[in-house]
Amino acid sequence: MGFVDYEVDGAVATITINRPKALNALNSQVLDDLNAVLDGVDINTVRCVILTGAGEKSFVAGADIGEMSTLTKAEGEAFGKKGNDVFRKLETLPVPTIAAVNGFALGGGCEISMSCDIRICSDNALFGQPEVGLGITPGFGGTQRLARIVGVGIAKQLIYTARNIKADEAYRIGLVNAVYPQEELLPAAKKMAETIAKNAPIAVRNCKKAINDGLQVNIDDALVIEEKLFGDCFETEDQKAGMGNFLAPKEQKVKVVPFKNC
Ligand code: DAK
Repeated sequence: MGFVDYEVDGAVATITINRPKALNALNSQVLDDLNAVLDGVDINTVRCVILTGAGEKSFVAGADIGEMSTLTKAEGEAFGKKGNDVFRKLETLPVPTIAAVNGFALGGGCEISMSCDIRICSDNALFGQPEVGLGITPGFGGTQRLARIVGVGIAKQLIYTARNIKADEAYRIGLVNAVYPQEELLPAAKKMAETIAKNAPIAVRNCKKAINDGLQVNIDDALVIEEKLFGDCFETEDQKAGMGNFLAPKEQKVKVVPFKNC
């Protein structure tokens, strides 16, 4: 649909921001399209989602500067809320998400990648939060998520200086998990997604929730969250199948347990 493509291959879905003429910059239409695509992800069948950008030059070159340039204060706030709501929907999507960053990931582009669980990138990727050079703050969670991922000191330096960093530096500071030649990026993302998709889906979803929710509270409350999500796995068909396979006689064991997501 519109500026966002959605493709499902087995248990892996790929969302592609497709506005290459503007280097996949996020305008209101892109955000609306992405919102609709996220609403349509069927977690009964999809077990992992890849997010990428169309073309070989840019993942997402930020929020649309042309559209933002004429906003009033109230419109700016509304635009920020629209982006934050969509990014939060992506971040809390029950299934894991992998950002395959294939080029520029600036401003809102860096921010949307940070709303995914895992980031990998191509060797031509460029990350940065250039907002203070444009007279604004990083508005789609950049001040919040960057510090949580790479630590407060590095995040403050990157945001205050508005300096862009290349793939190798993004890897060094832990912003991305791995760097690939451009042509190997999507295959690597798919391979990782398929590996995730082979594991018990209820358990994987509960791990995501435990990590995300646990990081927002103190350790005692976090462990209670973990206990509940651990308990939630029991009595599922998947738990019975996973443990049953481990305990089965050697000749009856299977390499890949056919988890049914129930
Ligand atoms: N917005 C709109 N159009 C963009 C764009 C962007 N962010 N980035 C690139 N484009 C467009 C260019 O205008 C150009 O369009 P035409 O002139 O061809 O019509 C086309 O994409 C190709 O771009 P270039 O010709 O510039 O390509 P180059 O290879 O020469 O340069 C570049 C690539 C990525 C270095 C350059 O385009 C660039 O610097 N782009 C801007 C990058 C940037 O500053 N991004 C951060 C945007 S600010 C908030 C909410 C959200 C945000 C902040 C606050 N709140 C509510 C508080 C988010 C802010 C941002 O993301």
